[in-house]
Amino acid sequence: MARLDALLFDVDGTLADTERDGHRIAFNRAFADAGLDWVWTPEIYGNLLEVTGGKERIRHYLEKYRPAFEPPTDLDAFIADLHAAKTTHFKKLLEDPGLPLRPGVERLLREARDAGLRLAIATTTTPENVTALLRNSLDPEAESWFEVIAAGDIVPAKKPAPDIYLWAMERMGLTPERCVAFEDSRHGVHAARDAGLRTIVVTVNDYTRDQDFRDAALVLDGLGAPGRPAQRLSGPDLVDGEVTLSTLRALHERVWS
Ligand code: XBP
Ligand code: MG
Repeated sequence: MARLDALLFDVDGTLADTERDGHRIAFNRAFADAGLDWVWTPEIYGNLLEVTGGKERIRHYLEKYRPAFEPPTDLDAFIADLHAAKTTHFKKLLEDPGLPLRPGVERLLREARDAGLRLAIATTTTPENVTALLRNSLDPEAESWFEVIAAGDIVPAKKPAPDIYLWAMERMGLTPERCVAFEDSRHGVHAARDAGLRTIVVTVNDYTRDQDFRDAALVLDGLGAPGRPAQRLSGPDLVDGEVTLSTLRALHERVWS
């Protein structure tokens, strides 16, 4: 039976609820700065989240919502510039007003780190967003807690492709049975599943709550914190209010091995 050695975390929706009041606002500010009358409402954004990756999402928006838009000669550069401006806005939001980590995230990260478990990030978002979130919402040195930060364009195919998880495990010299992945979306679960990983889903909001998580090993409404016990939505009944290291070890040894 393989030992549990590493926890692999998605970022957006898993570490923090970043999409509706973070990324979406940053996209809209970048569009306004560029003199574009594009406004991604919470509803439109929920539809656009079907496409992972900010640049890919802008391109999808043009194709689906703005067919009459006269693209500039170099559309790739146009989208890249817009996305760079969006990333700047997103990082500013992470500083002011800031974005809290979800309940239980810091607790589990510190517990795992203190116990010597290896930590990694596997996300579609831009690497700068990850380091800004970790620095502003967790610890100024938190970037060093993670052995690998696998993010954004580092891999050719974004979630739901498994590439980002495969890349992270390859860099860490880990096999899937020694890891557990944490995700918030169907795309993320499919990426982790196809990388051979068991996944714990921590649903976060209306964007993903009702998605199909049949391929997840355990579905909760969060990791649990004092006054905010984790509610199990599907999977083994081994969580007593909070996902702790002993919970993960019990799941790994009794259920998943
Ligand atoms: C979520 C995504 C990202 C973010 C926006 O990533 O799909 O594209 O929505 O970030 P994950 P960028 O859930 O894998 O963390 O604009 O930097 O792509
Ligand atoms: Mg996510």
